Amino acid sequence: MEEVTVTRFDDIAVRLEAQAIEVPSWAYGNSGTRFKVFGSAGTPRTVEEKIADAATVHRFTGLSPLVSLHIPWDLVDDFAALRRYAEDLGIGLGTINSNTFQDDDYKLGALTHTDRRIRQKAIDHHLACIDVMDQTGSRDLKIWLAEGTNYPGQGDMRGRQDRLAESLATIYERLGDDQRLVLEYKFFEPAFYHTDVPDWGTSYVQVAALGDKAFVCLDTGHHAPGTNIEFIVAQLLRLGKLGSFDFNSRFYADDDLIVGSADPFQLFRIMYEVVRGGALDPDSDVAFMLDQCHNIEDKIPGQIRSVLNVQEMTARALLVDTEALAAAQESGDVLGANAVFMDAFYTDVRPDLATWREERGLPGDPVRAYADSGHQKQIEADRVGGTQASWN
Ligand code: PSV
Ligand code: MN
Repeated sequence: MEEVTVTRFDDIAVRLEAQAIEVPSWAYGNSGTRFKVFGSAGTPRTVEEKIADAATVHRFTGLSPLVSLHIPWDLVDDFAALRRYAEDLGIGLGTINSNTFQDDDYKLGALTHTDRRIRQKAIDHHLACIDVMDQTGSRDLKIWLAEGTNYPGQGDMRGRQDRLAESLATIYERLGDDQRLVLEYKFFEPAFYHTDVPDWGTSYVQVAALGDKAFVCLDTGHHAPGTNIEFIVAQLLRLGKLGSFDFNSRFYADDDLIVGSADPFQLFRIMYEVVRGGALDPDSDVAFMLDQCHNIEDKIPGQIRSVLNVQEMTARALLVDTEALAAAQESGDVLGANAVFMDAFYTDVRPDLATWREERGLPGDPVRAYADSGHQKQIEADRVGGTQASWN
């Protein structure tokens, strides 16, 4: 009888060793919708407190060694000192996010604006972000542009692409040898008729024209409902142009909910293509980031839940029996191939992951350990007064 080989947790555990999920500083501040931003006890008042919260997530999970900053929300006088502060807490400073969406000058565009002065102002902001990166040691500059138009005829869509290309080229020029630019796309919002970087194809075209240090950033919440996101992952990895993920989940639009909460199967399918495309290999340069808001739930446990969701779906994706899958695919066994795939998805890895964590000196159940630690009550008692951090 032919021996059946089954991929087991022990066989894949080593692949989880180096997994790192970058957390966003803004997840620890207050956020909301255009209707209301709710305050919550214990919310950081300063960049340092946001970094401390990110370090707490890493302490409980071992999964988030970097925190990503947003400029100007996280502007400080001395970024070298901020870097030392973070490192003392056991965490590094990661991706720097630019912001050209909160200034009146940018109402009709920033890097695409028809007015040279406003374009230059937006370019200068990005150059200042690169100055920050020089001090924080960050590798990636992440650019998300809120640019587009609301009404047909309002703008010259073609001219805006040309100006975007020119502005990006000026920013790209300033990158150091070890620095990269990642261009994020989003199909709509805040512009409702056309968006200047609406899809992966436009981002790809723009970054391909820049050179080897420019990549696409894929935010999972930035697609039309029903989009096959894992196909985009596969394609960008195939092209060597997937720079980073912004993980979150959505039911309707850009909901920024906890990754893996709305559609765990979609996260599994994405992580399968990540593994398939080599993005989990030790030499991979793909950055795995969260881009989330915790509008009503506590923020630190929300982030702990998020990184654990990514880890769980990564483990399940690694459990796909690739040999059996390839055999079924090649022999045209439609249902057999699907069954191999689904077997891995339906495998509950939580008990094995709990043991795996305990073997590494981490709590088996980080969510419960955080709840039992009293840390939330402590920050709620300590952080009284001041202005809670938000989108400012
Ligand atoms: C835009 O919706 C976005 O996803 C971009 O990544 C921003 O950097 C982030 O949200 C926070 O504004
Ligand atoms: Mn994003």
